[in-house]
Amino acid sequence: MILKGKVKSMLVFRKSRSIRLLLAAVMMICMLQLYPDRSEAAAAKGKWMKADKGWWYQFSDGSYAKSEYINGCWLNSKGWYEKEWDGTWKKNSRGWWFKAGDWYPRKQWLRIDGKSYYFDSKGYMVTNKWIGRYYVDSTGAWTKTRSSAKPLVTPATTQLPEPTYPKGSPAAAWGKLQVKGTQLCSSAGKPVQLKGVSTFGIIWDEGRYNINQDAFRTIQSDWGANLVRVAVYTEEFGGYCNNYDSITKAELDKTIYNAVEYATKLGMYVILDWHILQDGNPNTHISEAKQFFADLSYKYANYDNILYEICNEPNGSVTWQDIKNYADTVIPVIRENDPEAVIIVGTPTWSQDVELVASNPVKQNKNVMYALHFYASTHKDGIRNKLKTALAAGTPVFITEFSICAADGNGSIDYTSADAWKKLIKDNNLSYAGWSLSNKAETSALIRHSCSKHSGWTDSDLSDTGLWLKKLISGK
Ligand code: IDC
Repeated sequence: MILKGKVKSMLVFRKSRSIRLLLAAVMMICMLQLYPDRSEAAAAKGKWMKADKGWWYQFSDGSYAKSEYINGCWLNSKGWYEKEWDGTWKKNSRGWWFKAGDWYPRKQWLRIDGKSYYFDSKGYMVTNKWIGRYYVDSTGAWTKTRSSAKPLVTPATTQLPEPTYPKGSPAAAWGKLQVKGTQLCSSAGKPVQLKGVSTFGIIWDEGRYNINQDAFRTIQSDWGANLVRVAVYTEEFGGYCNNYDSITKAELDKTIYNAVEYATKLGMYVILDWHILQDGNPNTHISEAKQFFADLSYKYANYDNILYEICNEPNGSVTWQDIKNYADTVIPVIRENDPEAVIIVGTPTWSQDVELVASNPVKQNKNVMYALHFYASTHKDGIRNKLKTALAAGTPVFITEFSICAADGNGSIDYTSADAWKKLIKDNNLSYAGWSLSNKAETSALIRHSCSKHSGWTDSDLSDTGLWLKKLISGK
């Protein structure tokens, strides 16, 4: 009988008597099928198979069980039967290892207390790493598997360990955010509101110097902001797909990394914004976008405070279907590294047509939100109605960029329209970022053109738009 043969082979394999007895008991349980078993129905339709390397389980359709229990027995990621190990975790200055009798695992996976761990050639438990197709998290436990040994896009970055956020800061209190219904929520499922500012183009002089630790601290402590959006232009001057112009890729990347660290140090959330604009159709630079998001999502996979905005403002003849195709390609690249982070997808007509999403959302729609942008002097009831329609249809919306002037970022402020938007934001607990943390001579700039400070702004340093936004964020 198959199971009998299995017990026999395992007995030969074991050395110590006590382990032998324990194993026999485990196998008895397997045979009696006492364990909860999610594949029970399927298991009934398959059979245990024996090969030189060990036991495996074949379903009636010819496929085999992997990374799951059958009859209470764990089949590992390659489909081989693997026993649960008894032993003791040990720690020394180099890290954790696992002692089982006088043996310890090296260069192999081991199943311990219901989880799979990988041990390196010296026997130390590996953390935060891909081992082939399998990822082990900061506790060393295997948490995710990608579809192929090669990632969809190979990240050209190294992964950073989990940061610590200041006690009581937003990121410490809320953790990794999630989307429930139309609402952005904390990891515990409590509705939250992100509110803050967008940087200006990160290499443009009127904004680049406002990316510093003190500037973010000012926005946090004086305004009450908990969010910074980092605008990485693609085709405009200094853009990621424009040979970076006056700087190198390393310098551009460094600006992004610095912005993330400044925000992280304060426990603020960060939106990494792939700021398409004159390129119109996000598919124009889809391969650069895939690499960009592979790099960043890999680097920050252990950060709870990062959100990804994958295409700022699609415009021109681009349709929602075009954007959806793009999103359905880019989202899996991010998910491979960071399965849970909130991802924000732009919408047609400079991120206005959020009402188009509900009937045709992206494929992997979990923790995905859709961008709506408004410039209050230009965008009024027509766009507000689009927002209402989208929310009513269950589409989660994030206002990742807005101002209260005209759509060109300049012109006069329309306070009446701004107040109508403010009411909508409040009524629906919407999250938002105001454009932009610069002192350029244009109405949307939050800092007065005459002000040359790069942090510590007082009210007299703020433009009219800046004052309005500060009031909105601070609630004062
Ligand atoms: C604008 C800047 C402006 C710059 C221009 C480049 O404010 O100084 O010259 O980009 O094209 C958006 C875009 C955002 C625009 C902003 C104002 O997302 O990049 O910034 N705007 O035009 N959508 C609507 C308005």
